[in-house]
Parts: sequence; C-alpha cells; structure tokens
Amino acid sequence: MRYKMTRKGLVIGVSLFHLFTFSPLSAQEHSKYIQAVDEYRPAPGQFVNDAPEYEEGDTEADMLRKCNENVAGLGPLDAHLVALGGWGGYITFHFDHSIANIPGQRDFAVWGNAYQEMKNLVFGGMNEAGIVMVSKDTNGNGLPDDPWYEISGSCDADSVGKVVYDYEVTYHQNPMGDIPWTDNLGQSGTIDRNHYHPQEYYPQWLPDGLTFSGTRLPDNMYNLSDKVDSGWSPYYYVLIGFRYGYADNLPNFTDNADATSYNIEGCGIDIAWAVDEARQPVNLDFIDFVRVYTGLNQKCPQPEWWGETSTEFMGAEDLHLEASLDAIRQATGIQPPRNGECGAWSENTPAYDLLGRRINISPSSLLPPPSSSSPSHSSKKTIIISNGKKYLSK
Ligand SMILES: [Ca+2]
Ligand SMILES: [Ca+2]
Ligand SMILES: [Ca+2]
Repeated sequence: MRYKMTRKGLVIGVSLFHLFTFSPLSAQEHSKYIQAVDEYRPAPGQFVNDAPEYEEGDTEADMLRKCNENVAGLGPLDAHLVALGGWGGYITFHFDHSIANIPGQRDFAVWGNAYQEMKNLVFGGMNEAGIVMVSKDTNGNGLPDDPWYEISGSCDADSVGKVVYDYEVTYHQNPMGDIPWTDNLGQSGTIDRNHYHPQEYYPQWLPDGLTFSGTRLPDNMYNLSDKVDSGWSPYYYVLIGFRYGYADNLPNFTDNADATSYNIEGCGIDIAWAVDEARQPVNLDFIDFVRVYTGLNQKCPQPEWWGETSTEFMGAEDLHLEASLDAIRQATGIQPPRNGECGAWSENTPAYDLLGRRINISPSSLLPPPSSSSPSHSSKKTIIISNGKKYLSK
C-alpha cells in the first residue's frame, strides 16, 4: 500500500525505546489495545467527515486526535467507528509494545461492525472487508516508515484469479456532489451521495487527487431481493463474508447475546500470513505497526441503499499480551548468561539492539550502561543489550 502524496506521517512517541529500556515488562504496565493512530487517510465515502467528525479548519493532526479519541486504548464494546471510505482509504496504528508472532496462533484482532444478515441466507451479510498490513519498526525510529507486508486472507486461496493485485484508484473533489474516481484498469465510477448523510463526502483536510494502491478483493454484493417478502423489505442486498484474514469482515462476537464471545477465528490475524510483494510468505518475529484499508470497490446498484462498500474500524488488540512480552524478553537477551560467563562482556557474547536483532560490535565501541535515573540519551548513540545489561555505543 503506497500513499502517493508527499505529505509525511506525523511524529509519534518512541514507545519501543521506553519499553525496552525503562519500563518493566509486566502486563500491568502495558495495554492489549492500540496506543495511538499514526495515519488516517480515508477515501471519499458517506461516513467520511462524520466518523470522526471534520470541523471547519481541522488539520490532519486534529483528525488523528479524533481517531485516537474513538479507538485508542478501547475494546470493541467502548470504541467508536472510524470510517475508511471507499476502496484504498486507510488507517495506521501501533501498540505500546511489539506484538510477537506466536507460532500456530492468531496474534492480534481487528474489530469492525460486520454482522450476520438477519435471514441467515448466506455466510456473513454485512462484510466490508478491509485488507490488513503489518510492519516492523526495523529502523527503530518509532515511525511507520519501514517495509510493509500484506496479510494474505482467504480470497488468495478461495478466489484465485479474481483478486486484483497492484490495483490503483484516484479520487477527485466534487464539492457536495458525487465523487468521481478512475482506476489503473481504465475504469471509472462515482461514490454517490444519499439523503441519509448530508455532509461533504471527500475528506476535507486532504488535497484533491488522492491516489491509493493495493489489492482489490472480488466483489461480494448479491441481490437477494427475490428471496425475502417484499412487505418485509422491497430490496435485500447482502455482502457475503470471506473465511478469514480481513478487518470488518465477520462479526466481533460469535453470539450477540454474549459480550465475552469474541470472534477470534473471524477477526483474528496470524502474523504468519504476511506476504511480500511477490505474495511469498515472510517470516516476521514481531510487528510494530498495523494498517487497514478498504479492500472492496463496489457500490449497491439500488440508490439510497448501501451505497459504496466502506471498511469501518473499531480498534484492535494483542490476543496474547503476556506471550508478546515474554518474546520481547527473550529477543532482547534479558536471560541467564550462557557458558557460565556471569555478565562479563566479550566479543563472543551475543549482543542485541532494541528490536532484538543480533548485532556485531567491538568492546571498545561501548560506553558504560546508561543509568535508568537519567533517561536522556543522545539520539546518535545506539543502545545495546547483552547478557541482560544495557550499553551505549560511542
Ligand atoms: Ca502467529
Ligand atoms: Ca520506523
Ligand atoms: Ca462495516
């Protein structure tokens, strides 16, 4: 997913730095819910400028603050919707710790507002699937400016030949009118206004000519109007669910009457499903950032009905907080020294950076360990962890 405008993401706190150096790795000190939103760039849509609300003069920073108010630190019962608009619109967020890829388990869940249609005619029914991407903060700067990998959801297996990779759409402003788009396949269309949502549909804090790139999932909207009593509803369109691996695809709960019945199967994401641009699996041990973008480009043919398909986001959570923190302890080398060397550092002793990557470094390049009472280090120095002790490189 490349965002083709020059505007850069806003600076966020260096949470990883604090985690690895000064905070005890206890579950009480960390949250399984997201810490903050890094980017919010929706495509046009009927809920855009409304969820969250754009007010005259709002900047991108204002809209990020409003997104945080809606979802940061909140579970799906307390969060408020953030709308991503039509195909390609996205949100990027992070947690207060790295999420580990635990083998054989789904690692985090993304919550939305999908639901099972009332007649139980199909699997799902209100699936506005968003594609999930993950990234590791490999340059350690706390910003989502590192390589991104897409989560390969069930369409890659179930709809071979129907998924469009390397898709691209550009939207143009048309104040208080239907919003026109063109794609890189020579097609065009509009995001149509309806009388339920009277506000402007183009994100008003963003410039004209928004271009989004990524994967387009196969259309999933079906007209089942002839399957229902016309007295109950004159029209009945459903959006059939995909099996796994997307956001806003299947309901947050398996039983609507049970607020503890979290749908881990339907909403959980396994980091092991991440693939590179050649759709080959990548072997990520941790991830630090998650992005979700609307994966469907379709609208309901019946005016004033569903309108465009738009992913809604209602937060996310680490499904195994304790296991993530344990894995961070392991990766940073905070464990008993090997070979009976009681903390003595030598070139043969494994050393790691703050992301748990093994590094090679000579003893002469190390300064004494930083004091935890004076947490102000020059950003030019690198913190090294070896045998559970911290060192600063010169
Ligand atoms: Ca996993
Ligand atoms: Ca980074
Ligand atoms: Ca939805």
